[in-house]
Amino acid sequence: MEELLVQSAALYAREAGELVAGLMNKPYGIQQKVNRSDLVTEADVSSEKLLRGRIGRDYPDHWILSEESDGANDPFGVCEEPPAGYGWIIDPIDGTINFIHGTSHFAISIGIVKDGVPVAGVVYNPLTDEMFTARLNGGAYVNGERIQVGSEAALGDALLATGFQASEWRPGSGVVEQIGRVVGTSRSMRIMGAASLDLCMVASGKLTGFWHGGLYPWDAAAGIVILSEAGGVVTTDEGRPYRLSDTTLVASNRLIHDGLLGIVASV
Ligand code: 2AM
Ligand code: CA
Ligand code: CA
Ligand code: CA
Repeated sequence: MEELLVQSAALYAREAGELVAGLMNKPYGIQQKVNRSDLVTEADVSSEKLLRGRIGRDYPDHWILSEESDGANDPFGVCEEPPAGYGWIIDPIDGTINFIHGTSHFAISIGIVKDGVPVAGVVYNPLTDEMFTARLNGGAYVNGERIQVGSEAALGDALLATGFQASEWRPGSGVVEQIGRVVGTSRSMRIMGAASLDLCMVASGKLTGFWHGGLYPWDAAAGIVILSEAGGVVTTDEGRPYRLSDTTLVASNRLIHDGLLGIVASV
């Protein structure tokens, strides 16, 4: 079943990716949600509509959770954890700011959950035409080629990435302190701007680790399956296994994980 779901998700992600890539150079509406870096465009809404339509048509008994329809607060409702059965967790464009600015680091992210457990993930970057796929115990792939995390074993050899909301950035804030420590101890760091793809970059060995606070299930659901299947590990900042109801995520190639947790730990 999961293999079929991955194939369907990849098909829908490609279709949505082509739609949003086609909208990029045309005029489209942009609206602010909470602040000037929290934006939604007509492309986000169109992509989500397409994805919800395809899933509803082909899998009418599966539940769907998606960013622009389900909003920010308490995405699973009163239960906090995903409902039973198969469900699809969708980010119609992850990296909306990159999309708006024409940077080729955004993706359609589709995670599939069964009885609360993430079992499959598809992340598609339409501009680079990279389709990342994974299902539980089936390995992780980009365009059908197996991927694996990197072999850096020391923080000094690690390339790390993070992301944050503009409202978190104040002199002396936790994220400023963390970045200071990372720059001091790792090879270097990046702020790429699309959590789903950042997880795929760790999965394919292009980044060694990644951490991010304030995430929602649709940012992480697909990427955590892809990274785990590529040999990586995803925990909270306290080091316990990451669940979709957690907001802070620390991801790595496993070898540097304890070191990364030490850097990220709040001061
Ligand atoms: P988005 O582009 O789908 O909003 C950027 O660091 C990462 O954080 C992106 O994956 C972005 O997803 C996500 N993110 C989650 N909540 C956000 C918010 N309120 N503002 C900006 N980025 C947010
Ligand atoms: Ca958003
Ligand atoms: Ca997102
Ligand atoms: Ca989004």
